[in-house]
Amino acid sequence: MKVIVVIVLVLSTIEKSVSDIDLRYVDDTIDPCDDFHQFACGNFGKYHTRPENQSTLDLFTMTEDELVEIGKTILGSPKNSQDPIALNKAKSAYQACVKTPDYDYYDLPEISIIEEFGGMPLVTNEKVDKVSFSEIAKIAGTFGIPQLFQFTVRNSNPDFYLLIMFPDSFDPPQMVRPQSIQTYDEILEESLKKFAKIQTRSSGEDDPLDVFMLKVAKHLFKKFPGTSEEDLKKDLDDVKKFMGQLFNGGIVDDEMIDLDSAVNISDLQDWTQKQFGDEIDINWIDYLNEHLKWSNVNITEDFTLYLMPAEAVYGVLNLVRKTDPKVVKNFVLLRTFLYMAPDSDLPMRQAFEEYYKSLGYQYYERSDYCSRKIMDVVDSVSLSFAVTNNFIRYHFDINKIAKAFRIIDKLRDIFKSVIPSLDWIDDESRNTVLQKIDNVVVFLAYPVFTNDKTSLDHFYENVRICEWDNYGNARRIRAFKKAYALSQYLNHDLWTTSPFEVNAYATRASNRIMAPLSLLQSSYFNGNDPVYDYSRFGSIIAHEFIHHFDSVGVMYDNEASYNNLLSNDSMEIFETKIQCFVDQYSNFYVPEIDSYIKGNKTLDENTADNGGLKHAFAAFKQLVDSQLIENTSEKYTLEQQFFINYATQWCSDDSDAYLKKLVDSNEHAPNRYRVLGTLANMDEFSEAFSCPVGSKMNPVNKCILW
Ligand SMILES: *[C@@H]1O[C@H](CO)[C@@H](O)[C@H](O)[C@H]1NC(C)=O
Ligand SMILES: *[C@@H]1O[C@H](CO)[C@@H](O)[C@H](O)[C@H]1NC(C)=O
Ligand SMILES: *[C@@H]1O[C@H](CO)[C@@H](O)[C@H](O)[C@H]1NC(C)=O
Ligand SMILES: *[C@@H]1O[C@H](CO)[C@@H](O)[C@H](O)[C@H]1NC(C)=O
Ligand SMILES: *[C@@H]1O[C@H](CO)[C@@H](O)[C@H](O)[C@H]1NC(C)=O
Ligand SMILES: *[C@H]1O[C@@H](CO)[C@H](O)[C@@H](O)[C@@H]1NC(C)=O
Repeated sequence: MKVIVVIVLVLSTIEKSVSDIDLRYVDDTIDPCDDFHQFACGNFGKYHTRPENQSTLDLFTMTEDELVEIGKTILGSPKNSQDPIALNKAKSAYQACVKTPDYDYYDLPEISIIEEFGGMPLVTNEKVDKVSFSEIAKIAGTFGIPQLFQFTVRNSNPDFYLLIMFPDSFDPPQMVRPQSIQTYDEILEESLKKFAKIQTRSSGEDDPLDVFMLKVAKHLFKKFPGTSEEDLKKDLDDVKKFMGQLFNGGIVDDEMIDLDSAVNISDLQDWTQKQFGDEIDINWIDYLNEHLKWSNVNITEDFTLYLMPAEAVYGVLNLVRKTDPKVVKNFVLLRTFLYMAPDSDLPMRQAFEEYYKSLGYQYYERSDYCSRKIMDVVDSVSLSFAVTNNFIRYHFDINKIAKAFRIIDKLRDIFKSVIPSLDWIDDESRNTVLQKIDNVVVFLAYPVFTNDKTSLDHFYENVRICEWDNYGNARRIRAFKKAYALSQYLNHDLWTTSPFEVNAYATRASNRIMAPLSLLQSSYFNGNDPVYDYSRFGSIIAHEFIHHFDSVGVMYDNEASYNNLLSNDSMEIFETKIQCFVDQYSNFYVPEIDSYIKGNKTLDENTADNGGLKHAFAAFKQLVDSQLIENTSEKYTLEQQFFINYATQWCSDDSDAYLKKLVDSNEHAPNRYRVLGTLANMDEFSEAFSCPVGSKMNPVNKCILW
């Protein structure tokens, strides 16, 4: 009896919330049981026009633009001595960047680099006796640009982090939205990889990368008279040939001495000596330390490095051994200059711009490029935390954080509450699943230190910024960015994405979810309107929770170690349950591009969408049933409002080229099918809109997992 009294008291002290959703996009001439996405989004085009140079326009891109606008205001405002030094550095970096078009460098910034490294044979014409690995490491470390090898940190479980050396890239963490806008660096990487696949070209073809490289080389060449253009082209062809081989893993013939993929440095050094003798002069400790200088990772003889794969180390070194040292040097410097071109003088920037545009991408106007670069949208972390400090002070309601954590707790509770009633899972698996749900860690909004002036200034103390040296800033920001990403090796709790990135991430090997500040913007989270907070923010967070339990997530146990989460019996049923999603989504036809969705490729995202929406709705429904939300709509019930607001989160205008790229190669289905697929599986939806059994939105067969 007493218990009941207490509960009633608690409930009565909670204030009622009010619902208020935006119904502008709803086209109520469409039957919601026939095509709910069209019903909810039919009028989206009346309010938003996609600019021709943009491939997709939706709530995510609009929120990103909003954040960048605020960032520009922050970065463009005068410096203030009361502010953190870090913020003033970010402002200076922005000023230096936007001012660049108004003046030109007295001297091309590349010249002093070429001089510092004793010449670039491509334009200075001298002979090179041997490849200097310490020089290569120095260039890679000071510019944060990969050369010959790349390094990354990966966790195989929460306590065990690996430093990996590899020639190519890995699968990224799972996110809620496809990344539509790639960074300039990513586009370059893509071009280089594509280049490696088509090796048979010679210069003079109209390939954008070829044209770009030739322009950069010719511009440098003007500053170093004495070489002939014929020689330049020949040297460039040699560089291209080298690049082609390098990006294909080097030269792997059959003389390789065995090498483990996990080696300590002392064994790697011995192997290199045995394999190549004096022909490769590399001291691995020095090489790695120079490369990782800014990351605080200290390499010693007993340090274990992971090689992915070991053959690639052999292949790359073997290629270097068989190549004229001057070609290697040309390659290393040219690659650096290609990456730095957007921050160099006008002809270099124009060369980059033309390259970028001819690939069909949007080239940002200067202030957009500069603000995005400094806010790390879309990129890994550099100066964004400095901007965050000001953003949360003047552009953010900090009370939202506690409110958002309450929703996260509620979603966790809902997830746990459905586990006992799942009929396909045995008792043993049930327990580990419950423990794993408890163990999921959510990183919300921003790292706390960004809110503390002293810690923030300490964090950026080694980043030197000069208001008159954009090229130098760009170099130092890059080096910091790379070093910060690698320092995850030592500090496992680092935020690796910008708080301004409009996305969410699940990292399965560490059982973590990253939910940045961007998701607390009013388009996703209101704080006092459960319809918004659960249908948008809630569904996104619950989506990320499910990633830890999708077809890959179940390969990590409750401690996030690489072990099966489920018993063999439960796993067998799990497989048949997820096959249901594969079949369902494979039947979605995308008329604009005359293609079917790849049900297997998009499986994990679809699994996450389905479970996520189901849990978000269940949490919301509890509030409705407790009469804690007041319905203010003249037309729609609270349940209907929830589903409409969920669907309008996925309204978009996509170019056909974007759709094609998405369907061909992305793990996310196009927005429209994310809405149609999830809702067709939910009885709760069909009840809310009284959809007859057998209508498009209420098929008899439904896929349900979590
Ligand atoms: C790495 O070495 C430097 C200089 O020897 C030292 O200051 C630093 O503390 C070391 N870092 C770690 C993580 O051991
Ligand atoms: C490197 O690993 C080998 C085993 O592969 C071991 O014998 C050797 O002692 C290790 N060296 C160092 C310096 O840790
Ligand atoms: C697209 O073009 C418009 C007008 O030319 C320009 O203002 C805008 O910055 C461009 N947008 C992007 C993202 O490049
Ligand atoms: C589960 O299946 C794996 C391989 O499919 C097998 O090695 C293992 O012994 C099985 N475990 C049990 C408890 O049967
Ligand atoms: C998905 O299915 C297609 C067609 O059945 C198949 O060719 C492809 O290899 C599958 N992809 C994956 C990732 O399983
Ligand atoms: C909210 O629900 C809809 C649908 O049942 C009703 O039509 C509305 O009248 C109701 N709104 C209010 C303020 O009660």
